[in-house]
Amino acid sequence: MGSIAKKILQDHMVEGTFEIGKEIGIKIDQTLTQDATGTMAYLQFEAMKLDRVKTELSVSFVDHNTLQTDFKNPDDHRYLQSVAAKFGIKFSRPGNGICHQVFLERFARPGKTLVGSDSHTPTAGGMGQIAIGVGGLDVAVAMGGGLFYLKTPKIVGIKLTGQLQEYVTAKDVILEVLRRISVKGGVGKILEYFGPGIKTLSVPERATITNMGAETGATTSIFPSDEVTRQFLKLEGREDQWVEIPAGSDEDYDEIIEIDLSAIEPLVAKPHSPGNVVPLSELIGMKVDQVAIGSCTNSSLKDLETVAALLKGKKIAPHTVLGIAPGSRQVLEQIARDGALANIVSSGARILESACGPCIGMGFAPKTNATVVRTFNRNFFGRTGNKTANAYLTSPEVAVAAAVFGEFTDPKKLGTYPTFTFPDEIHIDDSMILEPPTDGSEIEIIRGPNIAPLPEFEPLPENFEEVEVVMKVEDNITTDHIMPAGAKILPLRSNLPEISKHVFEQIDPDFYGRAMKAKENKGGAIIAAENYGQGSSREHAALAPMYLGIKFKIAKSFARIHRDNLVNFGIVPLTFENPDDYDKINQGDKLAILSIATALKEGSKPIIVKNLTQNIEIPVTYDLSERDREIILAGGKLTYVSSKLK
Ligand code: MIC
Ligand code: SF4
Repeated sequence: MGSIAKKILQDHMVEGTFEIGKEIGIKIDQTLTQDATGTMAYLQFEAMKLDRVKTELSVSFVDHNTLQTDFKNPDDHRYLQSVAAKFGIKFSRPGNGICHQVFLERFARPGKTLVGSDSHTPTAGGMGQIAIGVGGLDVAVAMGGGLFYLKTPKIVGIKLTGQLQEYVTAKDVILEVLRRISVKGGVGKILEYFGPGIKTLSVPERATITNMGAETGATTSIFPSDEVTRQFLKLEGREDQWVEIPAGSDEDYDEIIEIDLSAIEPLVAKPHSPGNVVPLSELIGMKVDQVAIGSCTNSSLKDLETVAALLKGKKIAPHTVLGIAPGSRQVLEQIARDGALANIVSSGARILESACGPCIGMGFAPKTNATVVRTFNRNFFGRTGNKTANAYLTSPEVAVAAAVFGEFTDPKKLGTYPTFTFPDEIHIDDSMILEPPTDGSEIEIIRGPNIAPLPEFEPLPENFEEVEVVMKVEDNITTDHIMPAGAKILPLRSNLPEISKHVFEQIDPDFYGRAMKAKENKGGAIIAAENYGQGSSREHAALAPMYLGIKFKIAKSFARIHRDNLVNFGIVPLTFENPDDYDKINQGDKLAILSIATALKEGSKPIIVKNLTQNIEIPVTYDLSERDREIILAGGKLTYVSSKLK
């Protein structure tokens, strides 16, 4: 049998050696993009000057930037639609749903490889495929037929035994994983689920678990493809796409974590980290102001039918507001057709569009100092759209109880548990997914005024002289700290000069001014602690700092996707040889690194950073493959790969 992840990776491996930590290059069968990262990904794809994508399947979704307060978002949608038609990409129209939910329903296939320009791409791992979240440029390269490079991950087997009790859900399983291994525990690993408990979980439940596995920093998460998978594909009219990929067993894994499903209780992630997990019982009685149900973690048909059954005949508490965003048009249409939607509406819930919505601060922001309960995967500081809010992450069941009783409470108080079974048939309608024409050569790409051209990429200089430390930050800085999202800033995703003004805005509004001043001199650097750049795949968190003249970052450690994005845009990710040296650099210090280009060319370490202000030398190192170093030397991946894909 063996590990599923290993089997799929080895089946797709074209370059490298499959040994933990060594780099491998894999062929990518499928890609997905969403609109907030997609415009940049397609600008980069255009810059590669290819006629058509070379993948088996590429899909472009519009789900993040759906609030249309001016021309920017609708113009971007139109750009994406025209690009998709031109290059042979399917286009999922705004309103059709959240990329990961729609992908799971309509496109995910066991045994395939997928990269997506969104960190929750591992959702499709619930279908038994290797699905990895990456930066937009890596998707563009994969669309052009290029390999995706990663370090051979450790494969951790998560052995599930027993069965979930009533009112305990898949969300609690992944919160339990986070409770045990934290927001860094998955770095360099694939989390592969096996054991007798897996057959008790449906595909959408598995997808909830693999989706939020992203919060552990894991490369991806995966379930086997079994009879449960076949039934789901059958319901979606895609049974012919099923292949069996049986689960592994104890001896197939580098490490094993055992979870007894029967022993899990409802869990909650407290502000401001998905890893801040406590039992619900610790929060009972805390007043709740706003509840939001949806997101790519918890908005499947199973979730919404359960929510509707629990809300039936009940009203939400007078001081609490409830918003519900069904994950896809398919889910929304299904609950409308079978009447479940009426129970939701009559409870007083506000029905939101099938999109990311409040999960990314795109509307439905909470009031001042609100306590907010969300079925989402992230509760990072400021992400709700209101910095004073405190967001808690829970299952839909706990969220409904909070909405009905106006406080954290035991969901059992809602009554008999509505055990969900899939209907024999669902209504399938793909008319909101536009097929590209077979020949796109005549199609004109439509650009609105918000779409700014890509910046110039320059090769790495030999020396960095008098670079100013424009920012020094603590542990676990997220991409939401670096490049905030929300309704105001997201529409600027295709306009680098404009979006760059908002870097670090939430934690330090003066950053932009400082960075611009340093840029006019010798450039800037950022000093960071552990797990810098956790969270989103947004390459703007690297691209905008690059645009602001940031030359290198020195951290105690980096999160995977962000590190890759830094490499892709030519910012050197350096790490302290001795983590305590973090204390030897202050914000405002001037640093110099001599012969950095030669050092990277030769692969020599350590590199000496001179702190000119404090007159000391600090050894730093790097974890970069030869290819990574070539990319940095070339001034980024776009310049590096363009010539190779022709
Ligand atoms: C997120 O959940 O943070 C996002 C918004 O989906 C991001 C992508 C983005 O920033 O556009 C992600 O998870 O990668
Ligand atoms: Fe959208 Fe939220 Fe999922 Fe990101 S985490 S893809 S913003 S629903």
